Amino acid sequence: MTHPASNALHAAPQVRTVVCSHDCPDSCSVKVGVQAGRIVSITGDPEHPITRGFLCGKVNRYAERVYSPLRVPHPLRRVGAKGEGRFARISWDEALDEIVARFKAVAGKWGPEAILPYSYGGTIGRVGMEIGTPFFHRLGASRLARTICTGSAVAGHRMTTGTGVHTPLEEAARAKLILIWGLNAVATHIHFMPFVKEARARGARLIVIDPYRTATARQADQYVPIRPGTDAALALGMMRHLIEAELIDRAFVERYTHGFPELAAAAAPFTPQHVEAVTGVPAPDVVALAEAYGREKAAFIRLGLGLSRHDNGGMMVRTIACLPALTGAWEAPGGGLLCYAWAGAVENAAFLTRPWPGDPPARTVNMVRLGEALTELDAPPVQALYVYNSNPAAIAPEQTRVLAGLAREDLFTVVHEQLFTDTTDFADIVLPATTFMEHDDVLSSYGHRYLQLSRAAIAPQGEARSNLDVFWELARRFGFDSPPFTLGFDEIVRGLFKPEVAEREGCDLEGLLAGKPVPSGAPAHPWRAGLKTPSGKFEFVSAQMTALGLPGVPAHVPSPEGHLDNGRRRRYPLQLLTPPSQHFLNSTFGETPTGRRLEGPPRIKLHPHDAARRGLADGAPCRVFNDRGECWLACEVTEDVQAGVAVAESIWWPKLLRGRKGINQLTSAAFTDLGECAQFHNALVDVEPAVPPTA
Ligand SMILES: Nc1nc2c(c(=O)[nH]1)N[C@H]1C(S)=C(S)[C@@H](COP(=O)(O)OP(=O)(O)OC[C@H]3O[C@@H](n4cnc5c(=O)[nH]c(N)nc54)[C@H](O)[C@@H]3O)O[C@H]1N2
Ligand SMILES: Nc1nc2c(c(=O)[nH]1)N[C@H]1C(S)=C(S)[C@@H](COP(=O)(O)OP(=O)(O)OC[C@H]3O[C@@H](n4cnc5c(=O)[nH]c(N)nc54)[C@H](O)[C@@H]3O)O[C@H]1N2
Ligand SMILES: [Mo]
Repeated sequence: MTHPASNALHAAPQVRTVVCSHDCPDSCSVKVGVQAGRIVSITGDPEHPITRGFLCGKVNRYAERVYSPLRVPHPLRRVGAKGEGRFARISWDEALDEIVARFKAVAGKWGPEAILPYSYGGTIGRVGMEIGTPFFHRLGASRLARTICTGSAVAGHRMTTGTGVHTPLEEAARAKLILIWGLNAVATHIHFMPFVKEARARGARLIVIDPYRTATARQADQYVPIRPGTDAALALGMMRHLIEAELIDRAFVERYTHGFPELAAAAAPFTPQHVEAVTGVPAPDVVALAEAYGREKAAFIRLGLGLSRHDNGGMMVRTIACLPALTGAWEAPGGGLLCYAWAGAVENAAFLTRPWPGDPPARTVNMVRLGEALTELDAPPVQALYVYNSNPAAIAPEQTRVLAGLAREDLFTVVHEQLFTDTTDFADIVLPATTFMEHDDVLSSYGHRYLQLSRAAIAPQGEARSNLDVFWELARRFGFDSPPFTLGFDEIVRGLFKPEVAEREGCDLEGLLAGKPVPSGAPAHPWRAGLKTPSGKFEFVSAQMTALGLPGVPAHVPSPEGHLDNGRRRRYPLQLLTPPSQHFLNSTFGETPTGRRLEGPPRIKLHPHDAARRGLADGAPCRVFNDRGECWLACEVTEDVQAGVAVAESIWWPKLLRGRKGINQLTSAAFTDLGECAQFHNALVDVEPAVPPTA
């Protein structure tokens, strides 16, 4: 008889299926080969309708992350100064007891609202992302408004369409014209590209609208460079031409839209010349774009979230979302618009996100304003912070204030993390977290319609525990002994879906629980039954907008930081965009040597004129600065960006940059017009040659 261990070593690898739970619209089904408990291969699931057998580079190399020397191996307690990242090993029991004791002390002295949870999309598994919420609700801690990513896009889109109106991603394969608008799909949504390729093989044209020539723009039949934050003006110019040239679908407009006369009046001033003056898109190109869009009903707009992260981002999204209602593209096979997908009414997120009966009321703190929350908020001040699924020291705007807050000696900070990030450096207690290879979850996607269960492929590394395990264990220690804290993983998953809706919409919940990727079953053509807007129609004019003090009709609203010729613009003449990089995912993968090598040196793209005016050659070290902060990068001189625009693909780990100053030193925590998102692409800066550090 062979020894079981050597048997396992020699056995063929077992193939397990997990779902990538990183914050990405693709939510891929991943085949993992496991031998003797270790990952030996990672490939895309060929059976999954969107993954189609391939993965992004980041996840192909996922073993590098799972077995990274930077993994947090066991619980730790701080022994150095805040920010230093010096710790001593403690046991899980010691760590949890200390958290309970400190939380009780803070709640006793200041009230439970002095405890603030901070989390976002480390995992977008429905369980891992939401499972902390019931715990903090029961505790009476401050609640967190999680609007940093989709706040303005979702709000803007809803103003025009109500909830849940999007064209399934696969439809793009049938389109005759595809507009990728403010999205660098090659970097952030790679599983969309095969559908684009399929459409193009059948003769479709691809147009990309973006302020800089991205990897996606390079693949396009036509690239339309646009001044940042001016897309509403371009869309209005298109609408004006569509109306004037009779390229609209009168019957669709009549039946399914509200406020056409007001829209026509709003679009009238947007002559091609005016649009050129605002957007920088030449007048003939504006007309050509409108012609192309109006003459092809099977036109698919893939609208990115990037442009929603401007001061006027909600309005831009709302405005662009009016286009397919004007031409009736929604009705054409292959036509319509996808901004973010939505699993539909079958999902019951409220199961975890809504307070349960008896939970005390509490104030809400917005995650975009973490710096302010930690340094200024009073009555009560934040005295304890629990971070999971997030790396705020890198990703939150106004980083100077965020770091000042995290450095507070009187703040008790817990960070549940996979790796030693900038945020763990400031923790009093660090808890090791599992990766999606090591825990169970269930995924819906914000890019496609598929739901899928994910079962761990390998055992937790070191002493890592999942979010579910940790929160349920904390709940137990606090004596929370009623639902949901008494439910196991399978029961929670069942609670997250509505069987009656699944039945009605034909969503195969049993298949989902058996591990199959299943489409959510959200109804097609929801406008035919009436939309969830006040008028039940696509709203060209919106009373909800006016109620918020915003224009009721689509409008170009210039941003005070960006478009207006004010004092700030004169001092800081470059508009900085900080969009995602290909080899990192927000700050995640910032630790992997391969990701860093492929990304190259941390840098800022400048147009040759802007670089020359500042005496900067390609590769020269430079200091990027504004009133909020500064960040040292290398200058990349390239015509891929327009003059007056600077692009720093992000997010590098601050601790790898000079002075631990990351790109979010420069970004503002001011909210967008709708939905309280952050203005990650709406920061004015200047750049100068770097002076070497003195010390
Ligand atoms: N590799 C990689 N993939 C990712 C991420 C990552 O960091 N790296 N992030 C993930 C996350 S959290 C999200 S939310 C998603 C989506 O992540 P997003 O941040 O929404 O990224 P994109 O959708 O690609 O949109 C960014 C694009 O919008 C453009 N843009 C900025 N301002 C404007 C403007 O005013 N007008 C126009 N037309 N374009 C503008 C930028 O130049 C850029 O090309 O991607 C996910 N996928
Ligand atoms: N300048 C600039 N800033 C931005 C953006 C930008 O475009 N430009 N994009 C913004 C956007 S769209 C977003 S969504 C936010 C993203 O902000 P975050 O959600 O904070 O994203 P990440 O930087 O990826 O950090 C997630 C962390 O969660 C950890 N993690 C992963 N899985 C788990 C788990 O199961 N349990 C626990 N406990 N931890 C886990 C990872 O190791 C990682 O360190 O950043 C925003 N910040
Ligand atoms: Mo995001």
